[in-house]
Amino acid sequence: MTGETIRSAGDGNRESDRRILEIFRQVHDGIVSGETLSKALNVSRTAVWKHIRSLRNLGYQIEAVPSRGYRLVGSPDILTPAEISAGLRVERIGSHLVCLRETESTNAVAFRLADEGAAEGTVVIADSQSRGKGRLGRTWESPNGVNLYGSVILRPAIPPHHASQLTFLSAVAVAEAIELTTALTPAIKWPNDVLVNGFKVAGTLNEMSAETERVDFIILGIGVNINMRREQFPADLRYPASSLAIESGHEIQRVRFIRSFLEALDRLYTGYLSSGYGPLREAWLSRSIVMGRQVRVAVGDCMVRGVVTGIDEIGALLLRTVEGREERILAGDVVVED
Ligand code: BT5
Repeated sequence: MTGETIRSAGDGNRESDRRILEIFRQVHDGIVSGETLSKALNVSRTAVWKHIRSLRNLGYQIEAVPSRGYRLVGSPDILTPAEISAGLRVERIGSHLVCLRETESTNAVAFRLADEGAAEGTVVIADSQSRGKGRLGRTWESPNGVNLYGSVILRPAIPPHHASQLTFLSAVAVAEAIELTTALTPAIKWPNDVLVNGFKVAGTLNEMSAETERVDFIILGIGVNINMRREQFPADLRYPASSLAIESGHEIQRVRFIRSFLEALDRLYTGYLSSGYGPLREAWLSRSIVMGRQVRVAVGDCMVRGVVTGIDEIGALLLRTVEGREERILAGDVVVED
């Protein structure tokens, strides 16, 4: 892949590094002898030592325990398939993980992989994006090493006009992950911004490839400001923005957040496939900050004002205007006025 660096040799993605980390995580008292590792990997003790050294260079804290072996005492917050998949409990989402150091846009990579036949549940994650995409041709700020930039490939057997229902998956999954990993209370603004204390901390961008009758694949693109610092936000953002670290007052382990997010997404998507849109819609509504509120929505060049009365079966926003007209909004930017 041009312009992209896939985590590979020496990056913790290498099969033997992954195996060593797996073995460390399986043992009870955390100590693994050099001999166990050399047998499991079928390599010499010297080769084991080299692997331990390369893992240390990546930031893993591995102690040598005299006459017993090695103990893993700390892992770095690096985004590798080995780190993210350790202990990940999922059925579909994250079955295949692609971690990139840098790319233009994870959505673009995922779209290309899906076009080439990548399986449902494939997740593309990057440490930074050079041309992160927002909605309607906007840009998503994607500084290195602090946030989540991810794209998930889904292949649901649904007609294209139901695809907008899946817009809600990512925002609800981000909100659940925030609830599980921080003491913060997230709120969702239609369609899919996640806010904390009124500041936007996450945005999502879905893209689809479909034929007339059926969806070929959907890409869920998710950007979450996890540890982004105040000085990393440009002054001219569209909405007041922040990060989970700024709002909570401390750094958050990205790997832990991402695992939590993938598990939430997996639960919600499995629920959608078995029980339909209803439970997902309820989960969205319970965190929505727009229900019953007076809002204005920019739809192209027009401005529509009204009170939000609900969302319909495909996720469109329902408004009652001051003149008493019912409006149904499929896409637009919402501003809460009251
Ligand atoms: C969104 O667009 O909120 C969708 C963002 C989706 C980003 C993810 S990252 C992984 C995947 N790969 C991609 O290439 N994209 C997805 P929208 O509602 O249009 O908001 C974009 C606007 O928010 C911009 O015009 C800025 O004003 C502002 N903005 C840009 N970067 C931001 C950030 N990191 N945090 C908060 N606001 C930001």
